[in-house]
Amino acid sequence: MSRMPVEARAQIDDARLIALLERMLLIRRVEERLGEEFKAGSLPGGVHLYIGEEAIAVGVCAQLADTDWIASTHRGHGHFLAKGGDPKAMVAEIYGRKTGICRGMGGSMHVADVSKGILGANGIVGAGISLMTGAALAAQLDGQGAVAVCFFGDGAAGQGVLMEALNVGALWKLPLVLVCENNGYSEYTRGDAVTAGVIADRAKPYGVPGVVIDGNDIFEVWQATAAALGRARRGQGPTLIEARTYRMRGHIEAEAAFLQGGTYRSQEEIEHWKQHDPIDRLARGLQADRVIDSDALARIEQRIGAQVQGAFEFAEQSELPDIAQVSEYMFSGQRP
Ligand SMILES: Cc1ncc(C[n+]2csc(CCOP(=O)(O)OP(=O)(O)O)c2C)c(N)n1
Ligand SMILES: [Mg+2]
Repeated sequence: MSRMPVEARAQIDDARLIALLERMLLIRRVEERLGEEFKAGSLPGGVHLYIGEEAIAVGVCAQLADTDWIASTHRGHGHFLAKGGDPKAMVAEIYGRKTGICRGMGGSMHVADVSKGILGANGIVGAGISLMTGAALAAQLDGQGAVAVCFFGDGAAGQGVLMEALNVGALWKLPLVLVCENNGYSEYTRGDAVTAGVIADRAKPYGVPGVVIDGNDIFEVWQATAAALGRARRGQGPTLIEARTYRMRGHIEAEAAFLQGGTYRSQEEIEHWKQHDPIDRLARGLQADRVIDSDALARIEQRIGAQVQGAFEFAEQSELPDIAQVSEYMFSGQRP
């Protein structure tokens, strides 16, 4: 059994290590249930699951305060929960219910909570990059030390806006952290078919540090993030982190229906990545280091199970919004 890197262990106390594991498990169990509910036809729309990538959201967001900003992607449930978003309000939103975090008007791809610094999931690939560049500029002008972190995919890294963000971010020394979740695919296209070179190297011409890390190792995520946040808060500008990971589920839960038996990746590849599951890795490491034993792990699972059940019951029992409200909340000034 492999032991955890000593350097990272020294930085994080035991209570925090357990909290990281618990948050990753919460994301995993909520999303597994979402997958089941999608198949059962309970959800009003498709969901893009983050299963297999949880170490990135948790390793980054555990080091952020509510006053720091994040922007997410279409695969946004993990970021929302990692940054402290309420699971009940998120699940209710995905169910399109009045009690949802956006009153049921946004759905899976728009879960947001400004009070927690979560500027939202986003259906426009790459859009979070410009949002967070703006948030970083605002944070710099406010002078309170806040940082803006953008999560985006390897597909989004092909959008020109990344170059614009690196340019102004470097020029104005913005407190910006760009976290590319390179899971090897954009929808059904392999990364090597559409992405030239190494994404982290995109930062070099701008004089911005670019690092490649194992995104399934929460300690690598933690260390790279700590360094990037330090730079941002010291006024040294952005960092680009390319976290290599793998999406264990399909691009979207509905894909089996339209792929009609077709495949775009091999079962062997999926099995290979299962051996590198970020949650198993952390749980095994914590058990090997005697930070946690199997009884304690079972108690965490039980607690999360009850929390997940509560969130889904809350969503199912909540009312749908009134149809007359369909065009409300579209423009500022229309808030209730
Ligand atoms: C501007 C834009 N172009 C295309 C799409 C369609 N689309 C949705 S998700 C996706 C793939 C994104 O891949 P990546 O950024 O790697 O994120 P991942 O799904 O792998 O997390 C595409 C092309 C979109 N939503 N927005
Ligand atoms: Mg991708």
